[in-house]
Amino acid sequence: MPQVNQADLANAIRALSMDAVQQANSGHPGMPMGMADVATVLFTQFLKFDAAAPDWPDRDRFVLSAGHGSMLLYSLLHLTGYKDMTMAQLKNFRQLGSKTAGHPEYGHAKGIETTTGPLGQGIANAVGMAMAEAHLSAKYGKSIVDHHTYVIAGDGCLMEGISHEAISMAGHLGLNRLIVLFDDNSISIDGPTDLTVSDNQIARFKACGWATDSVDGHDPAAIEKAIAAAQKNDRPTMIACKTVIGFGAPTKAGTSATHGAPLGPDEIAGAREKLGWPHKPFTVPKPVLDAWRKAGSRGATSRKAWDKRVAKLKPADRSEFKRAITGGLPKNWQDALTAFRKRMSREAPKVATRAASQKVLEVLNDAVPETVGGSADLTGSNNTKTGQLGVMNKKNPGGRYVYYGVREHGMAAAMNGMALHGGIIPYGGTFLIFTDYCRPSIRLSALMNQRVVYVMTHDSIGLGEDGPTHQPVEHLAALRAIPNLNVFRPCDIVETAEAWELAVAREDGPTVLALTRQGLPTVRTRHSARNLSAKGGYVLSDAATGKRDVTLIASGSEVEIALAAQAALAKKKIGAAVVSMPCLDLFEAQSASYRNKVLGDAPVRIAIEAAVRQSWDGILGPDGGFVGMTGFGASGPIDALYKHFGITADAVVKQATTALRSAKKRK
Ligand SMILES: Cc1ncc(C[n+]2csc(CCOP(=O)(O)OP(=O)(O)O)c2C)c(N)n1
Repeated sequence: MPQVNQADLANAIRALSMDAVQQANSGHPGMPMGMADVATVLFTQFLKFDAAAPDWPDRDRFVLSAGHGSMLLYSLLHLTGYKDMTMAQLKNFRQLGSKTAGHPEYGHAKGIETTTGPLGQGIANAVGMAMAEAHLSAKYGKSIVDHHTYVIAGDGCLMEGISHEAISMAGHLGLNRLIVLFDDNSISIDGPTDLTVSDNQIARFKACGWATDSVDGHDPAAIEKAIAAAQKNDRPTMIACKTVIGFGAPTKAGTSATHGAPLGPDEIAGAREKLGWPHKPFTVPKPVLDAWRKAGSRGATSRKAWDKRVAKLKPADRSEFKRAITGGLPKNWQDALTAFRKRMSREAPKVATRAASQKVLEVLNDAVPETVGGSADLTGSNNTKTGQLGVMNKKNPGGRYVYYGVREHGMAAAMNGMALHGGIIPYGGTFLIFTDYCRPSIRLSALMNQRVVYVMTHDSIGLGEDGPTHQPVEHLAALRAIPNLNVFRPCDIVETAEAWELAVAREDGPTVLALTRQGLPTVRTRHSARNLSAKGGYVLSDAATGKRDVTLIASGSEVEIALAAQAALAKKKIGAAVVSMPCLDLFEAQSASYRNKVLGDAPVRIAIEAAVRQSWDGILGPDGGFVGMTGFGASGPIDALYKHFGITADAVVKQATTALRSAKKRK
């Protein structure tokens, strides 16, 4: 083979992509073939990375937002020499257990910076990564944190609503280290994009405060020039790269036929000829591979220089940076929280758990300096801002509080990006009802095992007059159904502190805190050094007689009702225990013996939660009772609502006595 040129490098990506899709008999060859030239310029000339040290904290981040084109990323990782992306993995594309899943999955292989596939998520994650870079650069200095975030996004990503939230946020924050390469191929699944959109993407990005450029995506010199210019911009940059989807495919190029199906043997043979790539499937000639490997180790020098700079930091600064960037927590960070809980048990205030959460955060944000809080335009309602944070904005990227604006989905995806970047523990708030507006990103936090804390207030009909549009009923059940997501609904200020402690301690997954608008009494008046919420549920108050006739299980604001029902039942000589269940997910993970001990063997079991019954069935069984919601809420004062929907101590007592009577009859 003569000297390797740019086209050979790009054709290696094209060939691997079409061959792997053909072998798997499924996948998306069009996008990798179309963007191969752009990706080649980026990876061989600009991207700062060292394939031998994929976790280098100061590497540039590369996000393939158009995740269906996963073979583009897998090819690049293989070619540049990432150890775990072997040729065998490429041959195993889309097979069970391979690192080369259908869409890039975070954690499957190094170099996959985030899980993409749900269109629009990647570009929104990238905004969070760029926020993290700007923030940490301000915090630790440019000699330690100084990198770019690059994104490849397609028409689909830019059609998704989340892209708008993300683009708008990036423009407002002036994230000049963020560079989006738009695969401007005017094709999506249904055909040409003029079937569906007429947006002027350049004008759209410009309107959001971005720098823009457009280039022929098959002209390496033009791409190079555009990226070099983008690096100098004081704003984020979008480069529209005009490409041909399925570039090289003799009859299908430029059509949606190449988007998501194998090209077929004849078309592949034709593409080999057209591209001048005579090599067998999964064969990359040595000179081409060598050139790629050279690109993969290009960053080693700057990585080593970075290592030296880190080594020169004061020991305390160095260990603090390393701790935060690898997700460790400060020594004894929990002590302040334990002391707080102790004081609250003594003082026993009556406060809404959202206000309780703010009090906890005042303590936590001191103890754990890498938290970055925020809210989607509900700061005063979510109680997410504390005194010590300062505001993160263009002028002050080091601030620790983000005014996300009315962009719940963008906020959640940005938080994922920050968590993935490392060095930050993000939390952000909105109303619990609007988890619907950011659920796809919450699901991805869980799928990617990311420590993100969702502060979701106004958690039931207890919010009152805002009515059924704002009153969650099915949301707790829907969130509990997401695997690896812990949903907490604490009942007082002590449980709120416990829930926060568990959320921050949890390194491998997200947490939702469902918090009340209305005041709740402190029921945990006896201090326990142990975090009782850690097992999800526990006996808060046993039957006074010691003999349980009834077990009442409640979460959040309904624990108070359970305790009132317990007292009323005691007057009738009925022994009731109250189990507080702040986190069903954790409770269900406990041993059967623990669960049985807590739930007991009383003949009657009733759960109380101002939401639908669905998530309680496992605990209640077919005979269990439930006091809660069966449909949408209504607008009205809180007391009237609880009475109207029958979520009262009286209703619990009535259900318990009736159930006891039938249980006795059954005997
Ligand atoms: C949220 C979401 N909706 C739908 C899909 C299914 N889907 C995958 S790719 C695609 C079309 C994307 O078009 P484009 O970004 O132009 O990609 P290209 O055709 O250029 O490869 C769709 C609808 C998805 N992955 N995510």
